[in-house]
Parts: sequence; C-alpha cells; structure tokens
Amino acid sequence: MTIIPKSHPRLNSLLIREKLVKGFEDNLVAKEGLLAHGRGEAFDYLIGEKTSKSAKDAIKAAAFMLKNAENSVISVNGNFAALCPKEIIQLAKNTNSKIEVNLFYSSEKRKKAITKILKKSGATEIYGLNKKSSTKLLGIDSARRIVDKNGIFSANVVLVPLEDGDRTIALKKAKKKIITFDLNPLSRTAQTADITIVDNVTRAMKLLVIESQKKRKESLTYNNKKNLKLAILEIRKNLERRAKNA
Ligand code: PTJ
Repeated sequence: MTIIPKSHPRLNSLLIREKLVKGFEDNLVAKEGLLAHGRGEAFDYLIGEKTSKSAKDAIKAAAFMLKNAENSVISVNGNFAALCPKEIIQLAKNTNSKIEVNLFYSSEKRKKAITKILKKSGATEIYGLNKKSSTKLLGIDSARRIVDKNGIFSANVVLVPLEDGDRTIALKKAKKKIITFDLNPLSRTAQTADITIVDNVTRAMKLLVIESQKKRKESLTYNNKKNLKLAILEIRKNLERRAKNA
C-alpha cells in the first residue's frame, strides 16, 4: 500500500484510488474498472470533488423512488463493491431492496470475490449467482444480459452504478425505472436514466443511505433532464471560477 501524506490537497481522491487498486488485487475490480475509475476521477476534478446541489436533489429523489418501489434491486459491479460494500447493504436494508451481482467483464472468480465482500459487510441474500434462476435481458450483447429472474428481471426499479449505456437502454426498454451514479453527466447512461446522481459514488452513497433513513411521505417534483442541465452548468461555473483564480 502506498503511503499518502495526510496533508495532500487531494487526499480523498487518492484514498479512493487506493481502494480501487486494492479491489483489483483482491479480484473484485476488472482491469477495465481501473480505466473507468480514471475517467471518473477526471470528471470529479471538474465538479470540484464535492457533492453539488443538483446531486443532492437527485439523491433525495432516488431515496424516495427506492423506498416507494414495489420491487427494487441494487445492481453491483466490481467498482461499486470495492468502493462501498457497507453502504450497499445499509441502502438495501433501508429501502427493502434486493442485491444482485451483475458484471460486464464476468468471471466466476470475480463473482466469488464480490460475494465474499458483500457477505462480510452483512449481506444475507445475493441474487445473480444461481444459474438455475438466470435468464437473458433482450438488447444486450455483453455478459450483463444474464440477470436473475427473481432479481433484476422482475424488478420495477433498478439502481445501476457506473454503468455502460447499452444495459441502461435495455433496462429502460424493459420498462424499468433506472437510478444511476455517473460522474459524467453526458454519458449515455446519465442521459437515459430516470434519476442520475452526478457525484462520486463514494460520497453519494453515504448521503443516499442517510436520506433513505428519513421518513418522507409526499413525492418530490424531479426532472432528470433539467437536473442534468444544472449539473453541467455547475461544472461550467466551477471551471470559470477556477480559471479566474489561475
Ligand atoms: O465490474 P464490471 O465487470 O461490471 O465492470 C464495471 C465497469 C465500470 C468497468 C464497466 O461498467 C464500464 O466499463 O463502465 P464505463 O462504460 O467505463 O462507465 C463508467 C462510468 O462511471 C463513466 O462515465 C465514469 O465517468 C463513471 N465513474 C467512474 N468512477 C466513478 C464514476 N461515477 C461515479 N463515481 C465513481 N467513483
């Protein structure tokens, strides 16, 4: 493990990077997951490495949607498992959601490692592991098409973090509501989802867990397209402010 000086101006970002590298060494994260993380880091730098107003609004809407869903599933990939294992379990408990492992670069070795960390963090039931209950989702070529009949396949709300665009589009075609975390507000997933949280999943999951503990009866007015425009504006303003001070 690399020693990072506590005074480093981007300490949090470097600690998150270390978690990903450890996740790779422990077989949770695909090597492509490290590249995806690098892309995320660049966007995080642009948003100022803090949770914006638009992200906070999306988090509130996501908590409400998950808590009021008939059948919600939290889809887990390698990066998500490496970065937020405890929060995944807490969120599932608070919102009565199922947990399903669904990988783009699928392998039994990675599934095993991801299951192990989820169980260590308190998961009791994990979907997506039993071949007997698996089925295929139409419109996807990657391994992500293999889903659990009793999990993602029958869910009406699915939380898909750090996702590829094809599956988000296929899940939308299957009439599911989609919540995503994506630091890139212009990605296909960000643009297709019903609720896009443009924030680092490590910060946003903590806030989503807190929000999902609150009792909120009345629904919120939320428009994802408008919120994404606000997220892009926030990045622009942040860059202009920094360029002025440079
Ligand atoms: O574990 P697997 O096999 O299912 O593979 C997972 C990855 C992430 C490799 C796979 O889904 C992938 O290739 O994703 P993409 O298409 O690279 O998309 C990842 C998106 O997540 C990009 O838009 C990144 O900017 C964004 N992202 C990366 N890190 C974070 C993030 N968003 C929020 N928080 C992050 N920490």
